[in-house]
Amino acid sequence: MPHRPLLILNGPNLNLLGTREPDIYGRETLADIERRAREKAESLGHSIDFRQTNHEGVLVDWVQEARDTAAGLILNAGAYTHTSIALHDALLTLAIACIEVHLSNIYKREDFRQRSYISKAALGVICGFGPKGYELAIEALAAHLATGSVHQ
Ligand code: CA2
Repeated sequence: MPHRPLLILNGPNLNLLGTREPDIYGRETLADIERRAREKAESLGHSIDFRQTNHEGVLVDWVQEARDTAAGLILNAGAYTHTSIALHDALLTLAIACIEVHLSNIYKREDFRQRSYISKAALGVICGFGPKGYELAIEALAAHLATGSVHQ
C-alpha cells in the first residue's frame, strides 16, 4: 500500500490569512503555512495533503474521505470549531488520530470561542502558537504514528 499522507484541513476564512487582522493571526499567508508544514512533514518522512474550504459540508466530506486515505488528520476548523456538531460526529467515525490546531489562543478570546466541538474527538489540541502550531501538530502526529504515543 502506498504511504498515506497527513491530511491538513483548514476551515472558513483561513484563506484570508496575511491580508487582515495581523495582530491576531499574524502576517503569514495560508500558502506560507502550507510550505512550512510540507517541509516539516517531509523532514519526518511524511507527505501532506493541505486543503482549505469555507463550507462546513465540504469539511465533513473531507473528514469522511480521510477514513480510507489519510494516515492522520490535522484540523483547524476555524469558526466551525465552535458550532459544528456535524464535524464532531464525522470525527467520531475516524479510526485515525486527529489533532486540533488554532493559530490564536481561543481560551483568551471571546466567550463564544471557549467551546470546541472538535476537542472531544481529538488526540490533542495546539493553540496560541501561530503558524508554528501546524509544525508542532505534525511532530506530535508523526510521533504518535511512529510509537502509538504522543509522549516522547
Ligand atoms: O485561531 C484560529 O486558528 C481560529 O481557528 C481561526 C478562526 C476563528 O474563528 C477561530 O475561533 C480560531 C478564524 C479564522 C479567520 O481568519 C482570518 C484571517 C484574516 C482575516 C480575517 C480572518
